[in-house]
Amino acid sequence: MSKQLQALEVNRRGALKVGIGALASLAVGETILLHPGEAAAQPARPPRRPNVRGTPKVPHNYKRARKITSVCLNCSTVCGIVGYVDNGKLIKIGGNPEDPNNGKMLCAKGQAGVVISTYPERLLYPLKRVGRRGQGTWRRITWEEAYADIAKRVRACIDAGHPEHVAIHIGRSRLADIMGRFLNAIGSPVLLNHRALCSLNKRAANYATIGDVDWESVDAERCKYLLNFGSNFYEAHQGAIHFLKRVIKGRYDNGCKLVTFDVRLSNTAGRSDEWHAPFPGTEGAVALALANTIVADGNFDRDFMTTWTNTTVDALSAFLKPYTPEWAEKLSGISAGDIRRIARAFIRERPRCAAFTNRGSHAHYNGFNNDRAVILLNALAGSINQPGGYCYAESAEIPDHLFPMPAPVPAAPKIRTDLEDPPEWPLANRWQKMRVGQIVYAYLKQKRARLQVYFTYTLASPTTWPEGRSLAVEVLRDEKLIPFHVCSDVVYSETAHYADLILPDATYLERWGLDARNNYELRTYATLRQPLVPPPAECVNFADVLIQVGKRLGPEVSRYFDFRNYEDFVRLRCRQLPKGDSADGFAYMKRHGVYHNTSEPRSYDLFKRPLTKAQLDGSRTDPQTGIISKRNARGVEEAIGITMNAQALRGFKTPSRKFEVHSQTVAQAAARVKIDDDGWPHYVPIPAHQNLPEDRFILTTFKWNVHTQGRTAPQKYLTEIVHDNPMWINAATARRLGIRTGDTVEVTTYRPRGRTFDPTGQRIGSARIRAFVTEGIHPRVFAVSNSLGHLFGGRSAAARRGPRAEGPGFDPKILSEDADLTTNLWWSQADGGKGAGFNVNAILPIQPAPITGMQAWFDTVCSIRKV
Ligand SMILES: Nc1nc2c(c(=O)[nH]1)N[C@H]1C(S)=C(S)[C@@H](COP(=O)(O)OP(=O)(O)OC[C@H]3O[C@@H](n4cnc5c(=O)[nH]c(N)nc54)[C@H](O)[C@@H]3O)O[C@H]1N2
Ligand SMILES: Nc1nc2c(c(=O)[nH]1)N[C@H]1C(S)=C(S)[C@@H](COP(=O)(O)OP(=O)(O)OC[C@H]3O[C@@H](n4cnc5c(=O)[nH]c(N)nc54)[C@H](O)[C@@H]3O)O[C@H]1N2
Ligand code: SF4
Ligand SMILES: [Mo]
Repeated sequence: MSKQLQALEVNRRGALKVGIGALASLAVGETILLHPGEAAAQPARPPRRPNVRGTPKVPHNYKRARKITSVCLNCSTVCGIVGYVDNGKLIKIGGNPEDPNNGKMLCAKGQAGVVISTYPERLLYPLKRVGRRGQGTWRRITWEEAYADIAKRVRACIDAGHPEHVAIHIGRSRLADIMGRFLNAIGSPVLLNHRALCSLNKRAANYATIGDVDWESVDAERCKYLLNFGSNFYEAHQGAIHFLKRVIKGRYDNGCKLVTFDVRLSNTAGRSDEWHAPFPGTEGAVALALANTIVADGNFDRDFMTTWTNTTVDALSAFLKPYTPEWAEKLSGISAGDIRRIARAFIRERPRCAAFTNRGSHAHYNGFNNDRAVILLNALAGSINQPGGYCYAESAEIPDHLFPMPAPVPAAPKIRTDLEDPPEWPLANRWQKMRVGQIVYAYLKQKRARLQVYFTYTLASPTTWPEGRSLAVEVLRDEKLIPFHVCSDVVYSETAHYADLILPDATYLERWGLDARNNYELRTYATLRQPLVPPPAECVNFADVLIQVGKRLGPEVSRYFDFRNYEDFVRLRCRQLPKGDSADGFAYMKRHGVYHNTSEPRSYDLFKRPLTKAQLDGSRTDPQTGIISKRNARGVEEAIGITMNAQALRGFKTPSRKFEVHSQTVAQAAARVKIDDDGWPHYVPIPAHQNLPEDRFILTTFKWNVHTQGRTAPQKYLTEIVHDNPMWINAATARRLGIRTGDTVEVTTYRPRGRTFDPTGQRIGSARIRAFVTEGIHPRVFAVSNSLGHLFGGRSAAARRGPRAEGPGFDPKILSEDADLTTNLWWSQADGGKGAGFNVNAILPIQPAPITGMQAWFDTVCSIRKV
């Protein structure tokens, strides 16, 4: 008898309810056993013939519907949306024409998001674990019990003098304002995030060179030549729709050329004028060779290079000398002829040309320097913040001066811990708190840090993190390492399964929040997320949970939470906003969904803007460097500009106030961890890729256009489109190994080498997966997508049809059953379908890149065997 069944037997004498039928009547205080596991989740009844009719179609009346603005969060692009609500039901999601980034345009995921507030897999009530962790037994409790329990445990940490034993671990949160407030109020610095899994190297490269922002807004509409190093913006990319629509316009209007470097024929590569597949992680070598050609030819923006960078042309030329196209060809496989041709075609369009990156270039051991080398190409083209060039707005965040935090504002705690600031990666938190989230479970296991209360929010670590189903699950299961785990989620996910308390969240269609990202119109803007429909049953925005807990932590904490709820907090943040055509700033945001200062000039030439008299008041100028500095509000002397030709200008927000080709900040950080680095963006060979034997390959991953990370698989329309992810193998390689499409292969992965975590080169594990043979991938690379292979999270996610939800809290009085999910899940293996796909993350190693800590996702060495 399984342990789960034993527990069931023991409990049967008590008040335990079992199975689907009981869910609807589960009352407060009652206990239920759920069946999240593989075996238990088979349909209770024998398979029926699929009901091809599915959910009956109801004609919608869009004209009659009320239109409410809000912000999508089916991915981190955060497009402005308009919800059409008729009779209390959300019937359609369209783009918000007032949003400067996406306007009326949305992607498939944004439109398909309409299902998420009513799909029957939603969590509906707070649940408390009974029995062992991971056993799946839960008791429905009241919110009051939940708040009291959390507050008691947080209070105990504060009283013990260890507020840092409380951590919040987030994926895509968009609740930074209230989370920061909560942790600051209790005195814990431990806000862990996913940035090192996502975009750390790219952001760090922008900070190190330009300084002002972490995210560029390429002015694609006016551009004539785009060099894309590893972004799949036709399908993914943060800000995909925003950028893509401008690229398409630029290509039609200006005949803009698009050249893509991707190891795989992505939809972006396929739609480019040229696709080149470099050997993984050699993007920096290609970029340096392009720069070498440009400098050798002498055709570049000499004025920008001499005036605005922290190097001389001679010094740059000397640095670039060894990085010839022939040298890069040997590493990357891109021919020297192509490199010279592309360099000349690119620079011919200066300054209306831009070179940019994304994960294909930066999610590597050497990704930080790869990206710095790519950004350098824009300096040579003189395209930094020029029309049609590599631009950025003043900020890519919600502007604090327009949306100030309600007073009193708690100060940030002074303590640091290895968990959120591991000393091995000194640049992770240098410019913003990017953390090294993938190391957290390893450090907990090694007892380098202790936790008492661990909150998870929009975090699918068992599915989306390296060593997810292995190390992450091992630590999440361990009640000694994580004594109390509170999970806020919308479905019964693999993270929720290992929680002690599950808090049903309001989805992004049901909650408040301010949001923003980089504005491609290069001006100040912010958006408001507001509920299109109310949350079902007892779902509560996690922001409100934090407020409610804060109110219960005694007067020294509760004084920071002196507002009714998060809506009130957001209202307070809008209090200084111009009221425009509405009663006040908040009403303006509710009506328009967007604040966009169109009277402001676009931020072209931002670095050349003169400092104002007010800015110059009380400043001093260093006679040698011309750097102008001033004491900031905290009394710290801070550079604010630079004197250039007797003018006080803003410059770049770097230590030299110039575009930094080489960086003292980098050199110093490297020295701290005993890495020899002179601060120039050298090409760093990936240790594990050196002398790679013929039978070893690189296992990489990618994202689909209709899925986002671990969050879209429960959404049936998206999973209908993509639910299967066989491994891409190059046709020539497959021929050599005797592999055909549909064959099952066994992939074995190996740990990294070099300056990273556990760099032993040892075997990690093996997994079996089906092959997809294609010309569209580099011969030494295999690729498996993420987003699929769920064990939990509802029927479409797990491809297991059957009656009603497997998730807790299903209540037909609140959410109606979906006939499609009961009988028409045609990708269910029970109906001869392909199943839910494959999760590759268990065998991908934790691999923070040196100095920065970015997860080197795309470097994994593997071997393969046909089975
Ligand atoms: N193999 C592979 N792995 C990858 C990647 C890859 O390309 N390949 N990409 C990496 C990248 S770039 C990133 S950013 C990370 C992302 O990985 P995570 O940061 O873990 O993010 P998600 O997968 O989006 O997290 C989804 C979780 O949030 C829950 N959720 C969804 N909506 C809500 C909500 O409204 N409220 C609450 N409380 N929970 C919600 C979902 O049910 C799920 O449990 O994954 C990384 N992992
Ligand atoms: N549809 C969709 N949109 C998304 C997301 C999503 O999950 N789905 N997630 C959002 C998030 S959090 C992020 S971080 C962004 C990510 O946006 P992107 O970085 O654009 O997407 P990825 O798929 O992570 O990686 C980009 C490309 O890198 C390629 N690649 C893999 N290895 C290498 C390599 O060694 N060299 C080169 N040159 N290319 C390589 C892959 O084939 C892939 O096409 O997308 C955001 N938008
Ligand atoms: S790109 Fe992302 S934010 Fe925009 S509509 Fe699609 S899913 Fe929503
Ligand atoms: Mo990401």
